[in-house]
Amino acid sequence: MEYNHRDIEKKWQAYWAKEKTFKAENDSSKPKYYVLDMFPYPSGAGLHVGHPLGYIASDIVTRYKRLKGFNVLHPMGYDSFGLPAEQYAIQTGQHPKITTEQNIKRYREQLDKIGFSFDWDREVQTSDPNYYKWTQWIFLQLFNSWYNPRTNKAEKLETLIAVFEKEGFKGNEHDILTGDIEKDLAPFTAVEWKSFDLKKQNDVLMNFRLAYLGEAYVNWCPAMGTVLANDEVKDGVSERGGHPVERKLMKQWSMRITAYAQRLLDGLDTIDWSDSLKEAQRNWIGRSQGCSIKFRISNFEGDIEVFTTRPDTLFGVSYLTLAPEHELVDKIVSAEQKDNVTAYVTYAKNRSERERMADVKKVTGEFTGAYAIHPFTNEKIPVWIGDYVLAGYGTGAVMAVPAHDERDHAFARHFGLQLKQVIELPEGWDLQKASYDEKKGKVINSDFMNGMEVVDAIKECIQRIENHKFGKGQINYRLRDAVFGRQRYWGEPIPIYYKDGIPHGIPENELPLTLPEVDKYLPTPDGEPPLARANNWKYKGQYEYELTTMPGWAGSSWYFLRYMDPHNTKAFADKAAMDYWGNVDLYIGGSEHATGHLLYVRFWTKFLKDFGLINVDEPAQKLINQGMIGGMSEKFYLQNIYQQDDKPHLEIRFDSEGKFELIELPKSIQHIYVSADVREKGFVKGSMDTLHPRNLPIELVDNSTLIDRKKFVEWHLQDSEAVFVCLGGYWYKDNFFPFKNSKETSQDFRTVRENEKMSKSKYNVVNPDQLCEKFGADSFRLYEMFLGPLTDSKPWDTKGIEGVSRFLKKLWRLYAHEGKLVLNDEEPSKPEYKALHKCIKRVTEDIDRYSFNTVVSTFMICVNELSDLKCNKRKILEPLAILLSPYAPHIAEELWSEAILGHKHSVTYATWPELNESYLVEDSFAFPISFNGKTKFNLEMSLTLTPAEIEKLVMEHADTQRFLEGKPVKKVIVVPKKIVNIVV
Ligand code: ANZ
Repeated sequence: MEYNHRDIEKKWQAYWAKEKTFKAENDSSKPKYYVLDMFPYPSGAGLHVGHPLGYIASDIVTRYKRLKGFNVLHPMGYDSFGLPAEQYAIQTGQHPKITTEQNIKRYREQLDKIGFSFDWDREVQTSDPNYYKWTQWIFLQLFNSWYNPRTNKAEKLETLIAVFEKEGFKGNEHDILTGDIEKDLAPFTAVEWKSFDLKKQNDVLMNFRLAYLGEAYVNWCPAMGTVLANDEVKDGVSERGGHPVERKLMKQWSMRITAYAQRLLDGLDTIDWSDSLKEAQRNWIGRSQGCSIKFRISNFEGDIEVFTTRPDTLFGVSYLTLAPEHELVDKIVSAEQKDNVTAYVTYAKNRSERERMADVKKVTGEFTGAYAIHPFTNEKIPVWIGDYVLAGYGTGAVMAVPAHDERDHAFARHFGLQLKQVIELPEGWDLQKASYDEKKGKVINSDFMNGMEVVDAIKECIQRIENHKFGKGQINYRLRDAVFGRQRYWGEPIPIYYKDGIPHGIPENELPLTLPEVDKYLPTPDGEPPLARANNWKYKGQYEYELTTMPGWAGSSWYFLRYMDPHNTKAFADKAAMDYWGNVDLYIGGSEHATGHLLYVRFWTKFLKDFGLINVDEPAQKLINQGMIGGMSEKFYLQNIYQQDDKPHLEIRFDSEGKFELIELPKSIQHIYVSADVREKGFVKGSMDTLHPRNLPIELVDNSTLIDRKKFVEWHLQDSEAVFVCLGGYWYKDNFFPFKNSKETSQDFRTVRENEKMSKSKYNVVNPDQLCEKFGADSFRLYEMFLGPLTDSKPWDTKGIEGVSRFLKKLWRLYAHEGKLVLNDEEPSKPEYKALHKCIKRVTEDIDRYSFNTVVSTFMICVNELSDLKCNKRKILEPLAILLSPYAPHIAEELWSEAILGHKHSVTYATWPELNESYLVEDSFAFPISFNGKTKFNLEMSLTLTPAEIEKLVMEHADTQRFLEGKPVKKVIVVPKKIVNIVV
């Protein structure tokens, strides 16, 4: 009956698996609770201690809720399509499926060792055809739908066709438009619609579909023959290979998430997510209210339409700026300016949108030679192009007001353009130095707006503009439609084939469209995606399939629903099951998904809701972002070898007087490793610029000292020869050569620690398996929580885990000691009850507010108190085992089991202990006893005493007499439950 974590943990993990202890039922009289973790991408590196942080927290909540009587759904699965497996396949030729399977196996082993209470019968893998069949099915629903602004939801295309058959399409004023894409569509009548052939009708419908094939700017890498994601491009070249990347307008499958912009914003008010996360989504969606204004072009048939949030500054416009890609550029450019403009457009085209937005300091642009006419003053206004104006936002054109807009100001100053002030400036403001951008003040120099406050002027101006039909009030969103097709192999095939140039969805009953086999996982020599390599891969043997695959975010946009009914072959999940589970009650995952996954999953949820396929409008009611765990790196220094007479030398300085020693090293030396304390003392010549910090594997270091030089050399460069410079001398092979003039004697090679991101490349990864093996999963779980608040980022330091492990041993001794049970059935004393109920209260409150770290200290305090009280009583220790079970489930099971507390069933479904406040009522208080306001000692007295009785007890106390030193007492003030003050 010793506490042996290895046996206990193995035993209970096997028990849970065999008994299916954590199986959730799809209908139950119990209330439901759904706890979800963001499922991992199974990478080759396996889990490090940062990964389980969120999983442990969610597992604690899961186990706690079960004990509170909930039917809890707590599933796990794998986001198993993705780039690393594909990259590995490209390098080795191994099918990504095999790599993925291996990695999943390893993840599963690691997860199992930590004792999570997942219902593994519900596991999903996004790369499993049984799963992606339904990802494809959802894609087809999106493909066959449009967003109807009149009903404010998605509908089947049939209702759009009905609109066309009745009303035709009235062009860019029609109230069925939702985004930018349909705007360019030419108007047609109902009669014309009916006369269109199939192809033409389909082209029109494509402008409205929620999953559509449209033109989008992409990062095209001609050398690699592929489109790259934004984060695969660094400084205009591909991250891998460094090939030039250009922005290219290409046909791409995209998702019309922009149709849901307003609902995605509104929904944020209904969910309990952190403010910072909501703010990130709001900024990403970027709603801005303003108006469009049309400027006639001088000597040209047509208008330039700008979007502005500041129509109040309309009289301050001194030029217009078009995005270099703007379609009018070619048409309006003057003959003299043509060459300059063309050169500029080429330059701008190859800068990514991100670069253009980030690079605010560099001002570039070109005059088009054309002029526009101010709608109210009829003044001639020069038209420029500049890459600070983005083609994809608003109308791709701005009216520039350099006096009141920072970027226009920079542009105007650079090119010597006019500044026109139209808002009153604060005292002492110098417009030459900076624009005044604030949206407040009185409008001046502006005809009908003179004297108005900015906000009122905005309203008034929009009114006038609309009356004159110069433009209209408008809301813009910065959110862009999401590119959905990728030129990659390892993803879901997009279930589309082409017949007579028209894309068709694969019939639903023929899904899944599985990934074909290919000879290589690379694009074809003529730049087609890898799927083009598949032999005879055609629908019905004759129609070309779509060759791009879905992006990483497709499968994760609905997985929370599949967990509710993962084996369904007739639907993505059974409606009744989804109605029962509703949405996720608690979702835990990293904040890096703020504007990716977490927007897409909200978008798909709203879409499915529009068709009544599900009943919830938001995927997760509560969401917590766990902080990142940093790794403690260990660093040493690498010294450039100093050559003298063609021989490697080491020059050592010993003190400020400049004494030095020049040591000739063996010729075979390839590296000089310098100990951190040597660098600190500035011993090595040129230490600042020739000493390079390098990480070394943390396993080779103990207490900031290198433990094995040989292993270090093997790791750093096999077979290379090196010297290790320490304070007292240097090591070469197994010999130590002391410095002759050094006062120091240390032979240790020291390292410095630094907190960095935990990553394989920094050699600072701590693996949970070894810790679980050495200290046990229970210690590991407690310790991860003990590190600090869940949402904080914090460094990992393995040292502290020993303290937690000692705590568990101490806990065990309350139940069994020296191999014998010490539990007894005596009635507990008041202090024992108090210790327990204090613990119940704090643990319950803290788990309810997701404060997991404080719970661990509460347990420690409780166990200390009970140990001091020598409490071995069942009535205290039985509830304690339950309280502890969400955190340390293995030891709790063992204590709960037949051998100790005597239960036949798992502690999982025990009942959470109820708090009895009466045990917490304080019946005494330690009064501070003070003399003339200075506290001298404390005196514990019953709270039932009257002030007179208290005074009597205090005055009789020996310490009081001692402090009085015989002086007469003037007055005694008793403040009940606070203080006693004696005035002398
Ligand atoms: C005139 C003006 C005067 C503006 C002023 C601002 C201040 P948000 O809030 O981000 O929507 N703008 C419009 N379209 C743009 C584009 N495609 N690329 C870059 N800038 C663009 O900002 C809207 C403002 O950003 C618009 O209002 C426009 O400049 C600029 F004192 O118009 B403003």
